This record gives sequence, C-alpha cells and structure tokens, in this order.
Amino acid sequence: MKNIDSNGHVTGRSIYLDDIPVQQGTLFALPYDAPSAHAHIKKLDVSKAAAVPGVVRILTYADVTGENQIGGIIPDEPLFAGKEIHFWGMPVALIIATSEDIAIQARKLITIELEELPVITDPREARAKGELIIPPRTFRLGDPGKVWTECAHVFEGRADTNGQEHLYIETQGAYAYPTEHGSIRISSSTQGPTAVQRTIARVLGVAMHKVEVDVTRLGGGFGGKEDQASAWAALVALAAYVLKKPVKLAMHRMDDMRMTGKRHPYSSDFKIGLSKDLKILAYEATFHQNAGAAADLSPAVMERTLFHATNSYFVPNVEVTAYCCRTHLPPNTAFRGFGGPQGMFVIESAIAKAAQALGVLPREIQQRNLLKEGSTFSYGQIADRVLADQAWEHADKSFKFDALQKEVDAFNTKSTSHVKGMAIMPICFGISFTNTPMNHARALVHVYQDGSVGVSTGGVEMGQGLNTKMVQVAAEVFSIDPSRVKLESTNTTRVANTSPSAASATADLNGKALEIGCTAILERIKEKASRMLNAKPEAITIVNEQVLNNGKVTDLDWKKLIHACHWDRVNLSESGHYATPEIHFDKTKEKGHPFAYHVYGTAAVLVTVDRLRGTYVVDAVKLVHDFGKRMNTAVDIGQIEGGLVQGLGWMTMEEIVYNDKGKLLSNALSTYKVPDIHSVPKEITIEALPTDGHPLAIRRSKAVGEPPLMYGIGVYFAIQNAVKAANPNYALRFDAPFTPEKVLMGLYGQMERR
Ligand code: MTE
Ligand code: LUZ
Ligand code: MOS
Repeated sequence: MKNIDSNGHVTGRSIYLDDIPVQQGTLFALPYDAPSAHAHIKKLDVSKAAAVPGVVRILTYADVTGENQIGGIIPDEPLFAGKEIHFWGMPVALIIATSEDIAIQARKLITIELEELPVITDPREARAKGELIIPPRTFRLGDPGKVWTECAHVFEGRADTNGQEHLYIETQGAYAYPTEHGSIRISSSTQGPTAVQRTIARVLGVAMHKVEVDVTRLGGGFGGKEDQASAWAALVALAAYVLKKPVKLAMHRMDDMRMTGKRHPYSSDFKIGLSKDLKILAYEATFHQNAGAAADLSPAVMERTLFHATNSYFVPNVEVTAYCCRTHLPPNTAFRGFGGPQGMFVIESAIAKAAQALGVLPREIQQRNLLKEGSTFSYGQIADRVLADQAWEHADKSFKFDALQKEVDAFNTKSTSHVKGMAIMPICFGISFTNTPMNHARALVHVYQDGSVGVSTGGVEMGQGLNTKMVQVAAEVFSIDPSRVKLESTNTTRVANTSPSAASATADLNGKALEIGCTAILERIKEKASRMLNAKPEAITIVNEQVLNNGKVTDLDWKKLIHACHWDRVNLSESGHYATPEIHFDKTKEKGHPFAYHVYGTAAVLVTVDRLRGTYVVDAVKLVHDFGKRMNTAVDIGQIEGGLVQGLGWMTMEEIVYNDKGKLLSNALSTYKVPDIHSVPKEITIEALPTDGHPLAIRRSKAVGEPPLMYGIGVYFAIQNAVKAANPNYALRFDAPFTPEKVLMGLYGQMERR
C-alpha cells in the first residue's frame, strides 16, 4: 500500500501548522530571546517596542497566570527567563502584534542590561565543577576490575560525538484560540500532544480538560518536538488566554536553530580488554553528556546511552557510567536514537582502536563478539530471538565482505588520486520507552452507519508513515478496503493521556490499541450477522467486505451489515487500550527487562576519499535489516534510507559550533551543512532478513523509525579506514563529525610531524 500522504505531499495539499486558515483577528507572536548564555538580567526595557503601532502586548514571566515552569522530568526550566538567563536563546519576552512583520520590527527595539556570569559549554568542565542534573548512573555486569589482568590486550581511549540540529523541514509552531469557559484550543506541531496539554495547563494554571490539543501532521520531528514543542505552544496559549484572541507562532529558521536544543554532544572515555582470540572480556566507559541548561529529556537519553553501550555485542564484564552535565547551551533533547547512537559510537571506537593495534580488521573483532541467544545485556535482559549472527551472515553472504575488501585494497594500490575504505556496522536497538510506564496507548474507532470508518489514535504522523500503517491495521482487522478508513487528526479530546510519538514504538503501541478497538467492534457485528443468517457467531467471517458463513459467501456484505447493526442499536464505536506486556525495570538495581524486543541489522559501508581535497563520497551502503514481517515495504524502506542518511550526516558533516560564550555560530544553513543529494550513498542496497517477525510488534512488523540511523556510524569508520590506508602514520581519532577538513588533516597532518 502506498503512503496515504504521498499525493498530498508532492502536490502541496498536505496541511501543516502554517497552512491552517487563520481566523479573523488572529495575532502573531514572536519570542525575544536572551543575547547571552549566562547572566543576571539587570534591566529589560520593552517600552520602545510596545509603542510600535500594531504591537498589542509584550508578555514576560510576570504575566504567567500559572507556573513559569515547563520542565517535564525535572521542574528546572522556566518558560520565560525571570531574573537569570541560562542559555543563549532562552525566551525572555513574547511580542504579540497584528502582523509578523510588526513583531519583527518591534523585537529590534527591546533592550536588555545584563550582568554577565561565567559560561560552561563543555560537559567535562561541568562535571568537574559538580554541575550535574541528576546523580551519575552505572550499569554493571560481571566485574571488569577483576578481569583486566586476564586480558591479553587492553586499550583505552577517548571518543567524542557532536550534537545534531533536527532540521525538521517544518519549524516549531503553534496556533491557539480561546474557546468558551476559559478554555483553549491549540494546534501544535508536536510529537507529544499530551505533553503540550499538560504544559499549557501548568503555565496557564488551569485543568487539563480546558486545553484541547490538535495535531494533523508534522513536517518532521526527529525527536525535536517530543518535548520541545511545548514551550512554543505554552507561549502562544498564554497569549491567547490573556488577550482572549487567536494567536499564532510559526518560528523562523534561524530563531528555531538558535533557541531549541539538539542531539546531545557526548565526550566519553573507554577501556576495552580482549582475550588472545579477540573475545571482548571487559568494557568500561564513562559518558559525559552535554545536557545543556535544563534537564529536558536528558536523564532518559542518558539512560538509553547506557542501554546501548555495548551495541550488538555480548560482553561478560561491563561497567558503564554516565554523567548528565549541566552547561549553558540550550537544553539538548531527543533525537532519533535517543542517546543510543552516542553509546554505540564509543564501543565501535574501542573496537577500531583495538583492531588497529592488533593489526586485524575491526570486523574480525565485531563478528566474534556478536550477541548470542541467551546472552545477558548489562541491564539484565536476556537476549531472545537474537538475529545478530543471522544479519551478519546474511550480509556477508549477499555482499561478500572479503571480496569487497579485496576490491578496496586493489583500488588503493593503483589510485594516486583517491583512496577507498570499508567498514561493517552491526546494530541492535531496543524497542520500548525505557521508562516502562510510558508504554501504553489508546485508539478510538467509529464505524459510521454507511460503512465508512474513522480512526483516531494517540500517535502523531511526522513523515514516518504512521497513518498509513494505522489505516492498514483497521482495514486488515475488518477486512475492508483501505479507502473506507479515514485517519483523524491526533486530538487530546478523542484520545487522552498519550505518550509522545517516539521511541520508534508509535505504530506498535497505537496499532495494538487500534487492533483491540477494531476487534471489539468486529465481534459485535459478527454476532449481529450470525443472528441475521441464523448461524453461529464463530462461523461468521468477513473477507474482503463479504460476510461468509462457514467460509461460504452469503448475500450480506460489509455495508449492509453495518447498516443493519446501526438500526439494531449495536454499538459501532470502541476505544482500545494497549499496554506492552512483559516489560519492567528496577532503577535501584539497574536491572530488568525494559524492551519488548530488539531490532538487528548489519551494514557494509564503502567510501572513496579524495587524497588531495579530503572530500569523500559514500559509494555504497549495503545492508541487511530485521524488519520482522514487514507490513509496508515502501514506508519501511523510506525509514531506512532517511535514517541512514541522517546518521551519516551526523557522523560526517553536521558540525554544531558554539563559541566559548555559548553563542551558536552554526546558526543557518550556510554554516551548518546537512546531507544533500550529493551526500547520499551512490548505492543503497537493502535486504530484508527473512523472519516471521515478533508478536509484540504491530502485525509482527518491527519498529523501524530509529534503528537505521545507526548504520550511518559505519560511514565514520569507513572514512577512517580510507585515511589509514592513505597515511600509515595516521593516529586514529574518534571525534565525529569526520568533516572533510578533519579528513585532510588526517591524510597529511601527522605525516608532517615525521
Ligand atoms: N521519519 C520522518 N520522515 N520524520 C520524522 O520526524 N522521526 C523519527 C522516525 N522517523 C521521523 C521519522 C523518530 S526520532 C522516531 S522516534 C520515529 O520515527 C517515530 O515514529 P514511529 O514510532 O512511528 O517509528
Ligand atoms: N523517548 C522517551 C524516547 O521518552 N523514552 C525513550 O526510551 C525513548 N527512546 C527513543 C526515543 N525517544
Ligand atoms: Mo524519536 S528521538 O523517539 O522522537
């Protein structure tokens, strides 16, 4: 089935926040943000701005009718700066004007007097100064301390990854209007409608039932709108509530880049111990997570780093510790992979370092240590239905790693202008919110009397194809044509108390709830059919809109049956609720079974580096992925391609730069390079691992949103292997992104020192 949105997207008919027709009298909001990363506010003067004709009001923290607080996990994040500024880009005031242009003009007239305070941008410095958002956490298995002496080889090192700008095509935004009885209705570009509802209720000082949040779709979220859509929605809602007028904000790109948090940069230390036959006996790592100025989702992201610290390997002795370091950057937040990629980069670095020193290919170490059925993860979950070896072996058989390596080596002996590199990247990613209580969802199904179906779930469509999968679920359960099913917008009054659409689990959680809802209706209408046909309810089936009795066609079809049900007062609506079974986690012991299942895969990455320029192209990424029993091939392939390219962008070219005062320098698309069509691998081959899927996955089709991003990590190591081949004196560095500048230094820098 095609993505139900593809037509609308390519013809420009799909509705995003900024496409919602504005109501008469709508005002436009614009945040005025802090021009410093850490300071006391001595004086804020908005008088000149307020005097501009068309400026209706300028709101500050003093105007908040409820609590000036938006922190989700920890209440440490003011909506508006009060007396103190914590990051460059922190909202200080909100200008509300009759037009956007007027608000932009007025913003230039606001002045602020500051007493500057010391700025920390580096997580290690924050740790040294005791600036931790939560106490450090450690996951432990066995005891590395006891086995270092038994290891034939021990290597230590440091590995850093930079942040990543979400660069959703649709920027943050919200549009609120007051309704009766002091209520607010708001459209928000959010992955978390309930988070927006809860935050607005808190900021306004009203009950959640006064706030209705509606989401049609997002032009991308990638984690950036899991938590961080709430601030903008709360600002706009406050303005609408105070002024009793519709108020809209659609952020400008540079404002969005400056004011919002990004993927967490990490700076980490590792120590790895191997036996003579290359078994990893022990692994230690210390992760310094650059959380930014407030907790946001950092504690949860940090937790997933620990969960994925050993990627797809079994290591019998593990001790990994993570620090959630408070700096004066905008609070960093969820980004596809949610801390997992940062953890996986470090162990891949450790393996690369060991391989280099031992004169073996990294893949010899990788393959020898893949997870086995029954292996224990450091967090206590026993690996079952493990596909690490299968994915690796399938990829090796299809793509012939040895032959690929030989081609690379042969090329490198011949070419004087270019050099090739290859790397293998296996992945293992856990599916479920690591915070067990978040793993539930609801769906609301209406079968209308004409046989058409309306479906609401708590899931948000952000380009990942969720709505298409939800249509498929309803159509498959009822056995009706998908054209009969309409996906409604995501709305907190139809489906309440939702977890954000995140953790790649949206289709699983909401799809299972939807299945439950549809199945309940199906049982009732089959019962009615059995009465109409004088048959047993068990004998009734519906196949392709035909009612069958004992497998035999009757003259009853879907439309006739539904019509009859309605006039016989059968309830044609249902709300389904699903909570993932089996999962649990005990944070006091750091042990449990947090994931419903894991997703596996293996990618072979081939690159060509220009020896003179340091530029590179990704020649091919050939991968075998564990889709389970795939329910929508086109959607899932799209997720693999998008995730892969987003991952390689993070690893190679996307370089976020703050100066030491905490000001974002890579603040526009002229200074922040994201993958374009030329950066896309020249060849992407995707093979599905043949399996019968997992029962906890929707229709046995495994979650696919985040895992493929981590194939992109392989590109870093493929480039590194090319640089190694060109420059025998190159000392490995693990410092992503591997920009062409760094590649050039790697090709020649260390040679000069000889
Ligand atoms: N794909 C598109 N096109 N746009 C997005 O914003 N977000 C990613 C992934 N794929 C995203 C995307 C992230 S971060 C997650 S968690 C999942 O989709 C969320 O959707 P799912 O749970 O339905 O996989
Ligand atoms: N969000 C969250 C996530 O709150 N918990 C998670 O475990 C998670 N994992 C991936 C992406 N978002
Ligand atoms: Mo995705 S980082 O869970 O929004």
